[in-house]
This record gives sequence, structure tokens and C-alpha cells, in this order.
Amino acid sequence: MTNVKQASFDSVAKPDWCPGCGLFAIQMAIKQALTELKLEPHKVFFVTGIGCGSKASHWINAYGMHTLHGRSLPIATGAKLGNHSLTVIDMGGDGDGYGIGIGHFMHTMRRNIDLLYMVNDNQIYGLTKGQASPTSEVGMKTKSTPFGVIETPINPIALAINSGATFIARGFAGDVTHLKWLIMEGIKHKGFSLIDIFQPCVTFNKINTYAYFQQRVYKLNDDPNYKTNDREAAWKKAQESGDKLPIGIFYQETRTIEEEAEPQLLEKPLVYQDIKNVDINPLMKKFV
Ligand SMILES: Cc1ncc(C[n+]2csc(CCOP(=O)(O)OP(=O)(O)O)c2C)c(N)n1
Ligand code: SF4
Repeated sequence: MTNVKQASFDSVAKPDWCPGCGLFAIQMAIKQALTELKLEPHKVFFVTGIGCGSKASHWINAYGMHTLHGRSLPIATGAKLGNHSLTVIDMGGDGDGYGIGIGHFMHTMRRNIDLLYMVNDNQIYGLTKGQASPTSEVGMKTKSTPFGVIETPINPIALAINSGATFIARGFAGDVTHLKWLIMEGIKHKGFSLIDIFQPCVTFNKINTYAYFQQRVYKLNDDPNYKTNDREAAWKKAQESGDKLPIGIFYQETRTIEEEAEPQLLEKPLVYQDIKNVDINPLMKKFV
């Protein structure tokens, strides 16, 4: 029997995010989800990139690693392949995952690595003080775009559908209960789960505010006719922008994951395998 309480996931350090930042709610939703799933901190690996949201790995009591900008997914993949009995959660910003890290993002999705990837999508670079990000809206004036963004923004949901992610969702930091549910479903899902999260950055993004999202978001899964196994329906919903912004599970499918397909992983996680009889000398001679 586990005795996991929400406080089990509190670390000794306290977040230094700006007062009112959406990241507080995201962190709360993560802790609530882990508690409800009765996951013990030592069975969770929480890995992050670099950015405001990525600092969360210091403030959640679990195994953790604060890695490099855009490089957290390869670390998460390595951890999962090394010990697939761990629950692996990765978090980073839109600049981290959809900018510099977009190659890793696409390849991890197509490999269907069994982990949850959460993107705190505030449509801006927060940590570096307000430059445009890959999801900033056209026309948005930022420190790096004084005349307004001219590039077409990335559509993370559409990209994930096309890249083979098997659980694709969007949450909103202004609705912790709904976000907690998404996180629980994403963790339970066997395969790569993406949760893109609308996260108000109260300091540098004065357009995509709490009020902006509150007026526009609606819950996809409240509609009994919406089927999450319908790729085409998910694709259509992913195109919605402007005044109506769906949140919830867009798409989910079951597909083989690495530990079911790699013969070396079938018996048990690599870290628990006996290596006493493995002679690494020939390998060392070849490479060293
Ligand atoms: C290789 C590399 N390039 C650039 C940076 C500088 N840098 C740090 S965080 C960041 C962007 C932060 O924005 P985002 O990923 O959206 O996260 P947020 O701070 O908004 O949570 C950048 C460009 C870096 N740390 N490493
Ligand atoms: S800069 Fe923005 S994203 Fe970063 S802590 Fe402050 S409000 Fe949050």
C-alpha cells in the first residue's frame, strides 16, 4: 500500500515564478494527478528543458533533471529505455519544444516512446524576457518583433497528429481540474502523450491572458458525438483558432511501444537485468 499525499511531491525549494503566472496552476495539476494516481515520488522521473516552466523540475519532489534548451526529450527517451518501470514526464516551453527542440519532438512522437510531454505554451519566450516564440500570433509585437510577428505559427496539435503521437490533448492553466484529468489520462496512456497547455505569461504576453482564454476555450469531450479515435475529426478540430479554442483530448490510439517491441526490454527493465556475464571488453577495444 502506498501512502502518497500531495505534500509528498513538494520539494524544499519554492518556485520563483512571477506572481499570477500560469505555471503555478500547472505545477499544482501535476502534483494532484500524481497523488490521485498514487504514484510514489521515487517511481517518477520529471525531466525539463530550459525556460520558466522548465524550472519545475526543482520544485517537484521526484527524480528530476533540468537539462538543456530543446534537449529534454532525448534524455526522457534514454531514461525510459533504461528503466521502463519509471513514469517519465517531460515539460518545457513552446520555444523549447516547438522551436529549438522540434526535431526531437517529431522523432519522439513517431517512435511512440511511452512518456508524457507537457508544453507550457505561453506563446512567448518567458525566461529570456519576451521574444516571439514559434506559437506567437501573427502581428504580435514583442521585443524581437517590434513591427509584429510575420511568420505563420506552429500548430502543435496538427503537427502531433501528423507525426504519429498516440495521445494528443490541450489544457488550460485556468482550469486545474480539467488539466489534472488530462495529465492523469496522459500518464495512463501507453505511448507518447502530448499535452499542449495554454499558459498565460502575465509579464510578457499581454494578448493571450487568462481573460482571453476564458472567453474562447470550450471542452471538446463534453460533446458525446466527438470521437477521440477519429483522426480526421481531430485534424479538423486542430484547425480551430480565433474565437473558439477546443481543449481536451483530441486524439488517442493504441500502438506498439518500445518495451513491447524491443527483445532486450521484454524480460524486464534494462537496469534490473543481470550483466555479470556480459563481456564489454571487445566493445571497449573497438571504440576506445
Ligand atoms: C542552446 C540555447 N539557446 C538559447 C538559450 C536561451 N534561452 C533560454 S530559455 C529560452 C526560451 C524560453 O522560452 P520557452 O522555451 O518558450 O519557455 P518559457 O520561458 O516561456 O517557459 C532561450 C532562447 C539557451 N539557454 N540555450
Ligand atoms: S516571465 Fe512569464 S512565464 Fe516566466 S515566470 Fe514570469 S509570468 Fe511566468
